[in-house]
Amino acid sequence: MAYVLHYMDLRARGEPGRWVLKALRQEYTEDRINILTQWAGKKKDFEFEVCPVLMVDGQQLHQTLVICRYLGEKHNLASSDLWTATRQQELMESLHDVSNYVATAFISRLRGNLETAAANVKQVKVRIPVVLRNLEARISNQGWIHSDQMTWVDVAMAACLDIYQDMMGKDLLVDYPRSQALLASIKALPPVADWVTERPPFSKFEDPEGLF
Ligand SMILES: N[C@@H](CCC(=O)N[C@@H](CS)C(=O)NCC(=O)O)C(=O)O
Repeated sequence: MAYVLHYMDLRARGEPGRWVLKALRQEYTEDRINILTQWAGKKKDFEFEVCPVLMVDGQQLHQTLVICRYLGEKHNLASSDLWTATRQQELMESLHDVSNYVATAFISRLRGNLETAAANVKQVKVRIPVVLRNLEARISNQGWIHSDQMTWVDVAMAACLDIYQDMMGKDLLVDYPRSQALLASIKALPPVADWVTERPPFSKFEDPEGLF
């Protein structure tokens, strides 16, 4: 049965799952919810009242990285070694943590609270280099995170790096050649490349202009 991904009309926490679905060539449809006009009316449809949500055989699966991990493990794009998988996830969670600051920055800007928005952007700028330093050290000579083969973590990581690069500037990865190469390898996967070409631009809500 084809998957259904419920998420807002944003890249944000939706993009990692989309890229993993694309990389796996899984059939899926997307319910894109307008964050400004539709979300309030749909929030209660979801068990934890947040998105993304992946529908799996009629059940709701929440949490961005849980969704990615489930897809990766189910469709054989995951490390089978527990310690390797755990270390990969440690890194992935560290980057995903930063999305809380990004989300708060955008919501604060929407509400006109520019000071809080700026404080959260500052946190993003402090946290991202720490994660990148660790990421760079964990990419193998073959180009994958803690692995000699691509896993879902590489795909989800690349989806996030792509967003941060678009938000914070093309120089973001200049000191991190392995991370740059990882992003390029994932973006070159044909289904991901097609998606990057055809996807909508940043919505007004997450437009980084003037914030980053
Ligand atoms: N830890 C969760 C966070 C989910 C989350 O907060 N999603 C946001 C959108 S990115 C949301 O649904 N916000 C709407 C709300 O809280 O009403 C994840 O990574 O999926």
